[in-house]
Amino acid sequence: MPSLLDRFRGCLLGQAVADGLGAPWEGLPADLIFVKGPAEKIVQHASGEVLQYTDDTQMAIGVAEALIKAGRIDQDVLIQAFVANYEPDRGYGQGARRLLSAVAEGGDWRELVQSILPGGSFGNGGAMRVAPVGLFFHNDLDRVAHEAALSAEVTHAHPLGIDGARLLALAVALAIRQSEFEASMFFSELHARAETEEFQWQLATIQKLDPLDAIGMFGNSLEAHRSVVTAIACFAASPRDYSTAIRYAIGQGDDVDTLAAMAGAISGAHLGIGQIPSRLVVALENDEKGRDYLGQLASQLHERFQELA
Ligand code: F2R
Ligand code: MG
Ligand code: MG
Repeated sequence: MPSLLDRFRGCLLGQAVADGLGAPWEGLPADLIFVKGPAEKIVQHASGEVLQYTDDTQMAIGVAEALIKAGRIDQDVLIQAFVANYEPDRGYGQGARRLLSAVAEGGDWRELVQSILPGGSFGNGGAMRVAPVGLFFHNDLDRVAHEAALSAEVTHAHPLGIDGARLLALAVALAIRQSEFEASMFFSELHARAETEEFQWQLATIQKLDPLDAIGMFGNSLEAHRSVVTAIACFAASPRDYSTAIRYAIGQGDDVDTLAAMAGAISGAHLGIGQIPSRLVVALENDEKGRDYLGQLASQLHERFQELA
């Protein structure tokens, strides 16, 4: 069984690797990926080219850094971490780009988050970056849900954007708590904690299905309610094999860096770093906040978790 530290590493690196595998294919329809890829070949990554992560992982790094600094989600610390790490070329969502640029120029996130998109964003940005919250509070599911909501609120004010983040963080926490994946307990816990009607419906439905049949049912696009349950299903359909979970995610088409990043974070948390093919881990970019930094960040997060436990 992987150690807790291996699971922390597996989660952060599993997200980054999957994000990098999916990134070149983001926005393409599934049939084109099938013809030009296919997903099976994409996850083999025979070229060995450097895997560049995107906004999903860059923002997850910000969440981990903020947790290490404050020991909880302090929303002002978090937004400043996002701003400090922000590199627009990493492929940010339009709303996120506008919000982070405005905060960098002195704007107040509490006002901007309500006004940039009508009713606040329901993009999957709150969920794609939340995995470190699931790691850090995995011993206490109520706390996971609460801190995940706080982490989403700085950029995503819409209830669906917030609920997506809560559920993804809970999926990471449950995946780390289960030594053997148990689908009915996993999904009934998520269903019981969903707060919005849409996610309640999706999680009630998936409980009646084989996760493999559910992957194609709930969407593959930039919105939280069209990607979070799909990514969770990709993990649940392959709880013992990281590459297969990522293959399912990339095979869906459209927002595939994000589907893969979310599935990769859950799978890595469950299986640990030892189960992520090393040829993929070594292919990950290793500049300032690349592979080595992600490994150190996972260790620091784990150390801080133990201090506060
Ligand atoms: N944005 C992208 N990819 C497209 C462009 C990348 C391209 N390859 C490049 O090189 O530039 N990817 C990233 O964005 C997603 C996460 O987005 P996030 O952080 O949630 O941003 P945002 O802007 O808040 O929401 C995303 C879109 O959802 C729609 N939307 C959200 N709330 C809405 C509302 N209230 N009303 C109407 N529409 C709403 C909008 O279209 C937003 O732009 C990830 O895929 C990440 O990888
Ligand atoms: Mg991205
Ligand atoms: Mg994306």
